[in-house]
Amino acid sequence: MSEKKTITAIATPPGDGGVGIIRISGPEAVEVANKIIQIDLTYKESHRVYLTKALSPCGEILDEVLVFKMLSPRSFTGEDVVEIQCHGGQLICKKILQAAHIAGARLALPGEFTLKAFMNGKIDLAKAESIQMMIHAKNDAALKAAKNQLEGLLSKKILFFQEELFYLAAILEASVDYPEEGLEFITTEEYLIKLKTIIDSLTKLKNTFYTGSTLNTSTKLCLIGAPNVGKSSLLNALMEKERAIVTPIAGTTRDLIEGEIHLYGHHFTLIDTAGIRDTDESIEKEGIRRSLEAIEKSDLVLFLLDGSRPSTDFENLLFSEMDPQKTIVVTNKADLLEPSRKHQGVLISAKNLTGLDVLKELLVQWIENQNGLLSKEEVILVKERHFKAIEQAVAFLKTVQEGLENGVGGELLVMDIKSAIYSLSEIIGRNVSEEVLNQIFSHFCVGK
Ligand SMILES: Nc1nc2c(ncn2[C@@H]2O[C@H](COP(=O)(O)OP(=O)(O)OP(=O)(O)O)[C@@H](O)[C@H]2O)c(=O)[nH]1
Ligand SMILES: [Mg+2]
Repeated sequence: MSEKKTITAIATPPGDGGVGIIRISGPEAVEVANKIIQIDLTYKESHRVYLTKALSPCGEILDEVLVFKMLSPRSFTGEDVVEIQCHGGQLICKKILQAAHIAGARLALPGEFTLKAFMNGKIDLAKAESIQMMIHAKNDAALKAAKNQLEGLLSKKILFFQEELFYLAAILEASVDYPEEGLEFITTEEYLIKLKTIIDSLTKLKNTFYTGSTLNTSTKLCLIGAPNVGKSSLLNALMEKERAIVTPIAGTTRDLIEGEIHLYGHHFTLIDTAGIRDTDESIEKEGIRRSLEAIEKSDLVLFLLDGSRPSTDFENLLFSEMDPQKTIVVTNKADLLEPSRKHQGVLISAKNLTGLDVLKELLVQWIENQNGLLSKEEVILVKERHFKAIEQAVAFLKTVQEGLENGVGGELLVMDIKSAIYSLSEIIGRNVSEEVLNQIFSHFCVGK
């Protein structure tokens, strides 16, 4: 990364908000800040907040601001940091940023503040990555996984495995020095049991990635049914706004309409579709083709029926083609259901907003069943980089296991144990190349 050591960026998201934060970090942070605020921070106490005014390069007052001075090493980056909290307009933030830039700070690259924190030993790599996970978490489960990683649970686990492996390596090394003694303190059988326990635990951790990798994704939920059953009305009801056009005319929706909602910490992408029926009309036909495609691409389908009438043969046929594992049947228009007629699935009225709570609960239950195993695990692998490192470590340890079983000398096997330790180190960032670091941090936002 570039020469100038002091960096600056807007830390708050783009757009207008209550407050905006401009961050400055580096050896000249205080010097840069002094040039753009009305007070002199040089002799002011660290870890205090000061009320002052931000100035443009020509000395014009830009805004009344709060200034946080945090001297090294007690700051996020481990360097001297000054944060300027202004009123959150985009333009004000940009003007203060420009002033800091002109005063001598370089504009920060994505994730550069966190990279500095990592470089200065304030956090390890797994923790640095968890910050990004936290920012992008779409649901409670993803947030929990990120929080656990930030608290160092993954790092602690990795350090524990490494310690155990160092012990196993030491035993093998001793057997290399005194081959006539065999393995000291421990029989080969006991050694193999210890090794297997570590392999099993690492494999269990590795397998959490299969669910961990889908943790942060939004659940694609598609609304399917014959024309006029109330799909668009349900989309609007769930989104609590008039997102899709609703009319009594069958065939109103022609294209896919998407909307996003959060239900009890879970993120859903709703997809309203064109009602499916047999038609020759070309636009509607294309709409129906897209509806069928949407079913394939969805995680879950809400199959809507119209409670004001019995279901048709065509609806029954369509339903028989649905995957029961990913289909929830909903009967809409509860208000028009004749009391004598039985309904199928969840009974709602998208128009009168009844039954929606039961439906929402079912949706959440479905997700929680999917994530069932996962939520019980304390540490979940979310990053592919971590998964690959553990996979590699397990492969090295399996070589040791087979070697011991086949009487291979400790000399060769000790190398494999050390390689496993080395692979695990990549997770916490002890031996990662600059290229890998750049790759990781380039996915961060600017200002973090
Ligand atoms: N009585 C009653 N009418 C409803 C209910 N839900 C929807 N409707 C009405 O049913 C008609 C069709 O609703 P839409 O939401 O447009 O139906 P759709 O399934 O999206 O229809 P297409 O887009 O044509 O496939 C509209 O007149 C709605 O007001 C309900 O719960 N009760
Ligand atoms: Mg519609």
